[in-house]
Amino acid sequence: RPIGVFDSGIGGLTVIHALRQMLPQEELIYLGDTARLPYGSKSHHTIERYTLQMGELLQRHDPKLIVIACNTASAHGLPALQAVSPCPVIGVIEPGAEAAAAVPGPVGVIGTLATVGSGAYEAAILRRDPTKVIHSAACPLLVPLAEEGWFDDAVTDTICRRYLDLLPADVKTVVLGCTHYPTLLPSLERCRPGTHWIDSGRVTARAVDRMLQGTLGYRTLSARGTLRVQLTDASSRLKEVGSRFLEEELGDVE
Ligand code: DGN
Repeated sequence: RPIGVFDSGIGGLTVIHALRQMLPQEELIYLGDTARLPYGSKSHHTIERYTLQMGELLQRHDPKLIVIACNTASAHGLPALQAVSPCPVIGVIEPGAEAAAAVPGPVGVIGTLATVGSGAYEAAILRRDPTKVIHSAACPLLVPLAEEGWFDDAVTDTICRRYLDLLPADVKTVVLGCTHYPTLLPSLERCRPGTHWIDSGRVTARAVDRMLQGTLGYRTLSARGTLRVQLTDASSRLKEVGSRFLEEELGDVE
């Protein structure tokens, strides 16, 4: 049975990249809601409704596990989907929060307006370490920059600096609380050199690995993993940028 992965668009392909590195033998189905993106500027109820619908679409593939590879959908829709899904559901926020709580000192969280507005990272980090000092900054312009393919660009540097300057200087660890942000790491690193960036996708891949071995009690033995990509609207521009998010050829998109 496959692992079902969904995102509001193509950003979750950075999570797919991490999953394919960590679990190369798994069969992955990726569903990107490109027809309705962005989720990051929408209300709680809308994001929750979209999350439930995407979960339902993924059920057609009878997944053994669903990964919500979108911080915004994890922040607003995870409990609702967990309540109705016949298979386990994991989001990207709990693994990101676990990694953030484990490092010493104050932490920063950057994400979409909806993710930061939800307070989901703060709640998840404080549940693990009630003394943790957390500074959050919404960075709504970063998603369009990444989707434009301006991964390593002077304009991106300026905007990243403006956002990162919202975090106090003693913040040395920052959670990339949006699936697009790992693609902007060259700019982010130039603006705040030496920062420990927590990639919520990468830590989620580790959590999925633990889940497959532990709770679910098995590992796939098929020789080579497969990836099937489905988008609710197959725009050619997003497909082009998608390969950069995935760090490999995107192949056929349904
Ligand atoms: N994938 C979304 C996230 O991780 O929050 C960002 C894209 C969006 O819907 N704006």
